[in-house]
Amino acid sequence: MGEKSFKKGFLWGGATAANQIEGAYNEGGRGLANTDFLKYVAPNERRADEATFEQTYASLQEAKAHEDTYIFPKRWGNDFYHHYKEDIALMAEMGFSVFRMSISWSRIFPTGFEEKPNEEGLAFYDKVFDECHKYGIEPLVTMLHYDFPLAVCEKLNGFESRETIALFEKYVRTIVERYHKKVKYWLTFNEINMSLQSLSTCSGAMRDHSLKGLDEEQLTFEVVHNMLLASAKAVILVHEIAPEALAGNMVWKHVYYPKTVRPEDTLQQIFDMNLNYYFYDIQCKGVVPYYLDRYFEQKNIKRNYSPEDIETLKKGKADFLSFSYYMSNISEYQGEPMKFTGLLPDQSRNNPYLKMTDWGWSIDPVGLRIALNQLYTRYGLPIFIAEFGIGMYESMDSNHQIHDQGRIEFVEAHLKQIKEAIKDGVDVFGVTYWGWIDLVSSTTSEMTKRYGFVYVDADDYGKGTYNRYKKDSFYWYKHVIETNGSEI
Ligand code: BGP
Repeated sequence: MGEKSFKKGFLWGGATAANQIEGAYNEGGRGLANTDFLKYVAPNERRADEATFEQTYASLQEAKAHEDTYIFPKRWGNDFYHHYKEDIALMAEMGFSVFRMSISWSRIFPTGFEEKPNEEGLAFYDKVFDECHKYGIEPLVTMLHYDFPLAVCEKLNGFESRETIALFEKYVRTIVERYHKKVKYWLTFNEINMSLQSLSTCSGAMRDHSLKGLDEEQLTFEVVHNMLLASAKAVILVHEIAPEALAGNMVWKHVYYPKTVRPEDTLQQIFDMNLNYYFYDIQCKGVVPYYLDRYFEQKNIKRNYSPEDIETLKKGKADFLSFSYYMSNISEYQGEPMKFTGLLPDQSRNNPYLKMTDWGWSIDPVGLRIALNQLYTRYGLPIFIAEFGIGMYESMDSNHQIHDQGRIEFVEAHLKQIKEAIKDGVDVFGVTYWGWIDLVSSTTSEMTKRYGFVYVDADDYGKGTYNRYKKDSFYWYKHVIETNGSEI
């Protein structure tokens, strides 16, 4: 038996999300989305944790009141709506066999409440999928990547309400029926566990929880449970309507290291990991695990699953699992009752063995191998790496060249660890590098937090030609794909 490596037919590609690339927020019959009101936050105005994508109803009202003066970069994205042909040709030139993208719910149902879908919105994605297939690129489609029809947020507070589950089901049925001949791979929600970090952006629940007299954490878990249920229902719909397609989940993968060899720190690590596994266990095994029960009791958090819901979860198991991976974190025991370590960069900063990106996210390629091994040991399901990537400040020289050696090194180091994991025996069938083309950041709404192999000439204020330029990494990644990763 030869040495294991990227298998034949390994899916190589890049990832995006509708709200970060499409733009054209008021074209093609699209309705307003919550993400249209995420304003650009200049570096000097940012909170320490950079998670500026927290958006409450109050800040939405404020954004609405200042519509003329605030900058909302997600309204323009990188203008994929008008550049999709050119962008798909660039993907084809790099040799992509898969393109991860999402559908904007408010392009299909402008407010979420319409009886009939918006044909112009549906036709747009038909054109995108056809263009992909022209080059043999398989679309991998996320049903919901943070952008809700605004009315669903304002009227129902997103997934706080079970009515939203029904609206989401209608949307899912519509897109799966329409595209079942064109889409083989579906993901339900992007990073379903990020609701724990930002309820409003990830679950559409923007209204103040105290209005309902609810503790914020209780509301968070109610929302999480509704989303898990909606995800299971979406998987069931894919299985019914498109039995030849595969439906996967998508979770922000956490890798935690105990801060010291003190036993309590490992206890904390297990506790933190369990919060991550909770989402996979429900979505991959179809069972609600026991290990958060004690935490829920201590916090007086009630589970809202009926026996029918439990049946739905059982039936709506994912066919494969996927995740995003950006950094690792550190677990430090804080005493009883136990508290969860946060989800974003704070904890990752303190690892003396790791370097950091310009945004303070730890760079930990080995953590990716750990993640793959953890998930495959636990679930034995084929794995698709839906996101990893690095944001950098960069500019073009006078010859329109961008020498992004740092990105090449970052990607190479991560691909090496994926290869190691494959040698460890993990079944990885594809990877999509996040932000293969520069796009608007989800947390800070910056265009200048650049991820791409392709540079887009636009700044944080929507100014620029929006012309595309290939960076050095473009040619490097093309070669990786040509050689199926054999030289990594
Ligand atoms: C993930 C999201 C993406 C993407 C990425 C990078 O959590 O799924 O939408 O944006 O993070 O984050 P950022 O854009 O904040 O750099």
